[in-house]
Amino acid sequence: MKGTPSERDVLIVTDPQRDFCPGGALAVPDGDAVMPAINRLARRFAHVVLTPDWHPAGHMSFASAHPGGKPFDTIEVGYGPQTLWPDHCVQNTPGAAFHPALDVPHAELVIRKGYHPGIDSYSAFRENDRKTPTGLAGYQRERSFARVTLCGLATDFCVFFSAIDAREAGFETTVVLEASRAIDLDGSLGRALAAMREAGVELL
Ligand code: VGL
Ligand code: ZN
Repeated sequence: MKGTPSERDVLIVTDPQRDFCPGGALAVPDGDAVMPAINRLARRFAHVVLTPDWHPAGHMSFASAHPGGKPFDTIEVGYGPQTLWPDHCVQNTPGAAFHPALDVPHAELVIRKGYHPGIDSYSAFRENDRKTPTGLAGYQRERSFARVTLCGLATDFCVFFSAIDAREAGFETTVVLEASRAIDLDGSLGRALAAMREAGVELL
């Protein structure tokens, strides 16, 4: 995002939820440290969207839903490889709530993802089958938001897949690393940063 955010800019804050922070079910190291940075960043934007992870109990991305499945294993599903996670961000549970330090009262849209029982969704634009849209790209086009700035949790999953899809949908895309933190599973952060640069995502 070059210069001051304008009416064409939207800030997308991914997964600023308790379960992704220390003490939560799928804690990202230092995850809670992003909240003050997100709050500061959000104050500069007229338009902000929050995209929480929002899974039904027994979701297919949960290791507990697969006999013998262990968190952080990878399995093959209909749409390809899928990492298994601890149960997290279950709809209407305390872990799925926004982190109490998140302070973005002017957010205009909350778009939930991961609610289909049989499909995971890292990206805020498209689910992990790479086909099912969330509706966010259409919302942005209708609102004339041509430039997207992304931050939140986790840099190497939700933020990463959202950034790639934002580029593919034709939006100018920036990721603010200072307001994001990574899970970094087997080098996933390094791969994500390289792929984002390759796709023309600006990394700040
Ligand atoms: C995410 C793991 C599981 C993410 C969501 O959005 O980064 N990561 N569910
Ligand atoms: Zn999830």
